[in-house]
Amino acid sequence: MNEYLKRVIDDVKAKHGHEAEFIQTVEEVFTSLDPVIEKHPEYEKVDLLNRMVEPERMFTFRVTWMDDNGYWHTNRGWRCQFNGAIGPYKGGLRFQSNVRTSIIKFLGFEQTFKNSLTGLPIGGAKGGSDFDPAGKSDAEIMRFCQAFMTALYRYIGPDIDVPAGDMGVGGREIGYLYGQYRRLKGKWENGVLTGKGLSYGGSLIRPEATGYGAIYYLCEVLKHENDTIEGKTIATSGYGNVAWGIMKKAAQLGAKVTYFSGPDGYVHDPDGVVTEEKLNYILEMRATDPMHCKPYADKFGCEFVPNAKPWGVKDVDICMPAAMQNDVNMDSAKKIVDAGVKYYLEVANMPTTNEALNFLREQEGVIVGPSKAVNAGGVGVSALEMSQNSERLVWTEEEVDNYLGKMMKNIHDSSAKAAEEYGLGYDLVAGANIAGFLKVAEAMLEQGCF
Ligand code: 2IT
Repeated sequence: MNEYLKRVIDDVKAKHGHEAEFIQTVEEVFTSLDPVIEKHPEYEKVDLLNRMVEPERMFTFRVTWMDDNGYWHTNRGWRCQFNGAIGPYKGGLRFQSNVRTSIIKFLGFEQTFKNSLTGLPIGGAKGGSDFDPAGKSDAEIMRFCQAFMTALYRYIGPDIDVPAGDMGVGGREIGYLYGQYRRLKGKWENGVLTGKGLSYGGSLIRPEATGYGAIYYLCEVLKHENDTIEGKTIATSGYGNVAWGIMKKAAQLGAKVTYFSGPDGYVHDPDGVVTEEKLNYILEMRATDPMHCKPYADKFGCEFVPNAKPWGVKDVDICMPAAMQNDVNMDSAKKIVDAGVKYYLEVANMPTTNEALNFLREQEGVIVGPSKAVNAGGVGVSALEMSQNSERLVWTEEEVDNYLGKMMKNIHDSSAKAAEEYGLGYDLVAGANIAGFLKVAEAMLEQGCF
């Protein structure tokens, strides 16, 4: 490995030893850059890599809120404005009890390269809180969101930093966050957040965009392999917005999701989640119970396997983990390979451990699509939402969906081309890292050192 690159990775490990997820993502991205750094000795002179692993700005804040019984609670809030070289900071907010500095930093780092890949002018950011939304009343969620925004509003704006949703933050939370922002600013600035409701400036297709985009990306991979999506079967994990978008677009294009999971286990529906009734039920189940997917199996009379993940099932063509980080470890990866799965597309952020990812990439006949490319349609449509807000107009569903399809093709093609240019063949993981990196690197260099 290039010496400068190796030194930076070692430094990051030494300096950030307690931030496991952050180290994991830096290692994954930077290892791909080896041939690029080798070819560009000028990067070392300006210490570009060390600049890239240090967020431009990151802060924590106190969020206090009152529960329905009148008791006060204190949570931690974060915002990491990782890299603003190519546009205003952009990235989601995650509300989950396991949120900590390492999680926010790994997500912000990934977001920087992902946003670059979309081809749109957005920098990388992430934020969130260790607040656990499970079991909270609507009024508690509202008070928490208002308290969170009260702490954050001074540091964001349509041309500064534009948060959105991530796990635990959906349309409802974005609504409460925006309401508080507007109250505090006394101004109509709805471009400050994306993932808004349609009544106050949200974009059509934003809730579906990540899942739809993942399927469009899959279609490009299949095209490359002289294959088609017709009749393909898919195993995914989760049943939130993202998995739902995958199910819906797969059904539209003649494929079917036959496995999905929740924290309680996985469901096997051999007919696929393809009918309107089933797709609507997924939404309903998610809204009423984010912890259990068994009710689907009960309602539609299919198999439910408790406390297990659908990795390694024998009767699918494609695996698309869409639930959380490090969902697929070495053990699951081996089972996936043994089952003869040809396409492994990451959809959640960093759903595969580095060891498992490298193992899958090494397999002859397995094609791996990396999350920062496969799930980029979500933030890509967020950028379209920002654009609609600043122009005070509304795009049709068809316009957004067409743009999304083209964007995903472009992400696939530019990743494939970047890998090819560096002699790596059809390596979509390295290609996405290289293509995402080069644009940010160029912008940083052209703007001088700071
Ligand atoms: O991980 C992601 O790309 C997101 N959570 C969406 C971010 C956004 O700004 O739409």
